[in-house]
Amino acid sequence: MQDKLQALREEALTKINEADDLKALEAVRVGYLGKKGPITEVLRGMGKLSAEERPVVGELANTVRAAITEALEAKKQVFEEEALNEQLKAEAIDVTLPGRPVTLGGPHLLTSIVTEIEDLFIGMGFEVKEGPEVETDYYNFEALNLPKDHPARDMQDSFYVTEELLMRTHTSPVQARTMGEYKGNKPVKMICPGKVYRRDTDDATHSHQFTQVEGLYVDKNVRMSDLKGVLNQFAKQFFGEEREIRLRPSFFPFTEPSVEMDISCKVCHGKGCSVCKQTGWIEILGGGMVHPDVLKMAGYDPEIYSGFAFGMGPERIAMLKYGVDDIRHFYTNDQRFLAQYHQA
Ligand code: 2NM
Repeated sequence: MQDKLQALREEALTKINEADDLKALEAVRVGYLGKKGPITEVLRGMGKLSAEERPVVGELANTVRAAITEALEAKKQVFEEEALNEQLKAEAIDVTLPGRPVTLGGPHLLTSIVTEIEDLFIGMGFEVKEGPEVETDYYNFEALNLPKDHPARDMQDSFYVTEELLMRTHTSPVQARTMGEYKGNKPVKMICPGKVYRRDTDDATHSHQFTQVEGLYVDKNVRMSDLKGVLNQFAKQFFGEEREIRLRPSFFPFTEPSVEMDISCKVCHGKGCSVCKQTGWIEILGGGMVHPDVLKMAGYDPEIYSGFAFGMGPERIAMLKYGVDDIRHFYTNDQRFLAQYHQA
């Protein structure tokens, strides 16, 4: 009996040693320690043994069972450790891999340009004001010296909403409204940026919707030289100190006299090239002294008050500054275009 138990132990330990997965190990456990296993059988047959033999065999059987159990546990731990190591290896993360690049958005070029223009005029004491894009015929035309039968109303064909309402064709109605609010008894020094609408066919230089920044300064003793000084300051700060300006006579219904302002061409320094069409100068804005009738309609006495006004198109200005060749780039939102103008 004792020999048999010793032999069972050797056999079981060998099989445990040879087992190469958890399943095989479990088969050994059931085979030797299970209810129908040989050790259980020995213990069950103890009753037939003599009183001297019984404790010896009992103890040995327990020792053998303990040895097999211990060997099973040890081997099981080996398998579990192996499985864990394999899982860790499979799920390993290379923390030294570089991260995915983060793409940051930024202000639209047009937004940056308008902000830059605003900041320059704020620096010269101008206030920024906005107004409605759907405007009355009165503020868009009438109050700006463009009566119903005025030929200049054809010059800028408009989008009408009703007989009396239209999409504003310029931002000057905001200035007409402001002068009206002040009722002719305090100075106005403002710029108004915003969207404007005209019935144009879209192409590289025209858009049915574009942006304007218009300026107005009304006070006692405002003169043409003030306009020239302010615009010269703007041109030099925006385009560069080396730029010269020149004013040419022009015509607008709401200003008299009216001017157009050119800046010297930075490509050819005035010698003439394709950018300035061989003139050495590039047109960037229009302006003039506010027409006495415009002042009068807003409640200002033109004998006491005078003013200058001007208007520019930020798209055109951005196109000149950055060499953008098609106005439609501002509205089609192609990231390949826009991303070039994001500041870090
Ligand atoms: C321009 C050219 C000339 C202008 C006039 C006014 C107002 F409301 F004060 F009469 N605002 N802007 C003006 C004058 C705009 O844009 C080329």
